[in-house]
Amino acid sequence: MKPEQILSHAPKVLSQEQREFYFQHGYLQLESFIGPDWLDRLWTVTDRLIAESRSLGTSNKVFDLEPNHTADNPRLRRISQPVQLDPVFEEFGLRGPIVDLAEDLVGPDVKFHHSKLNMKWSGGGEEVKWHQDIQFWPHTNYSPLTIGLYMDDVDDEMGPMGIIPGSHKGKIYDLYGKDGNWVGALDDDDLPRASLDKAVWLKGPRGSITIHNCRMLHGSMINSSTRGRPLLLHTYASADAMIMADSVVTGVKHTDRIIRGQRAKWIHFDTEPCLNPPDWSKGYTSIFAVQQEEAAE
Ligand SMILES: O=C(O)CCC(=O)C(=O)O
Repeated sequence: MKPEQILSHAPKVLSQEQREFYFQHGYLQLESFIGPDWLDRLWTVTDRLIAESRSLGTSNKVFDLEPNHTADNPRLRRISQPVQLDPVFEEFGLRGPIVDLAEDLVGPDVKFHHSKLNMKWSGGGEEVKWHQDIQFWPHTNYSPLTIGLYMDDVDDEMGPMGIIPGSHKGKIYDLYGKDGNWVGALDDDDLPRASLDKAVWLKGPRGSITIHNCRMLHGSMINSSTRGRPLLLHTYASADAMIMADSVVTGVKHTDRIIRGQRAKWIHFDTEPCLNPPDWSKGYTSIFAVQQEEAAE
């Protein structure tokens, strides 16, 4: 669907001005959008999962650990695919209030793609280098977007997510390194052209929402504070965006599932070519592990 068609449907929660802002600048920020009831439910499950991760010595498909993680000093980078780990996460990601936001920005027919909870632990939680998302999971069009929920208050010290407004209309970068291996981040040579001085750092109180388009340049710095920065992320797309078969990560439930409206009758193609990532069906490691150049699983 083109933005004009999406905008012609009555919005569920956003104002028309907010939707137009998203299409023009590629992002949105909503303060305290998610209330305490949802946050309490999500935290109960998250605390349980953090406790489960303590005994692990190495990362697995669910828990992505910093190299210095121990039982006494757990250091989780990411909980992968929370939507398939617990009914509370499933309800939030597939039927919760953020699905209304997705509908307002991708149209009435909404597909789910994936979810993750980036913990960015206190005292040095790792950076996410500048990248765009669509090269990780190309679709036939550029409707996919990611909605983030800050599960705690986030300020400048904590490595908030930074975006470059308008970069969703710019170049789609090569995320392979000079040696031809997937790096999942912009090459140093490209950084000077990426207008990083225009970065907007998305912060806010607990319950605040970030939304960024799949072509948006974004990243975040190390968390140098004494507080964690859990950011719960969900990606959605228009139902008319078809995913490339070999970019589907094996074992991830619900990817490509229609969660609102109907399956598309017509597939929408945007004309601009997209980078082809490695064949994820042969194995996938998290963006953190790839960017920090840790050995593949
Ligand atoms: O956690 C962040 O700050 C950024 C997340 C992100 O870009 C990613 O996980 O792809």
